[in-house]
Amino acid sequence: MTIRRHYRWIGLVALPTCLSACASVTVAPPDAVRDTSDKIYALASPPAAPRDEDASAAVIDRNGNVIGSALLYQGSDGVVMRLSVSGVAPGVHGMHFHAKGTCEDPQDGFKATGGHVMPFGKPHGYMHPDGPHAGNLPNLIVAADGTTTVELYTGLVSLSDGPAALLDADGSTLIIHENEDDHLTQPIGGAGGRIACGVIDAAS
Ligand SMILES: [Cu+2]
Repeated sequence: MTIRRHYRWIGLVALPTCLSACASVTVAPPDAVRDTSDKIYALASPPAAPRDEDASAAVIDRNGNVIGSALLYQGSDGVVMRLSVSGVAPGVHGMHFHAKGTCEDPQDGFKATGGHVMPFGKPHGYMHPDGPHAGNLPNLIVAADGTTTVELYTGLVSLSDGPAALLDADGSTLIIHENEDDHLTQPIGGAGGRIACGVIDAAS
């Protein structure tokens, strides 16, 4: 990790220096997102939230234990989500919004959450030529110590407005999957079983 970090700095310094003098510039490979052998992002503590959340989700594992939380904010044309979890297997995990607002069956793999939020019937996956569907999210990358904190944005859903509202009549859930989502394979990008679940609740 330290070596890679050095290469990255060397690349940043070398690039402007070499633009006029070098025939070619070698930069570090974009391998950081695949490298879970060390902690990628070190946070002393999660940064303060931008404002009071509009919705939230307590995330539980397959034993029903709370392992983290998500805070959701309605933006001007989409939803910002800040998520922190711990106790998750290091690596890359698919993550989606699922169509039913219940995590009642952790021992049964959260099947009660149904399929993905997809009111327009589009295929799964950011890479699919006819996709994505509304419930698609980026993969969650978990560090070697089993923790991660991310903030992401999706313009594919809203909290309360329109057909892709997460807080619709039957609610929605945030699901973390066992494996990486390849953003292409149907129906869930090959992401495997459901390992964590959070019901999205409107802020009171
Ligand atoms: Cu899913």
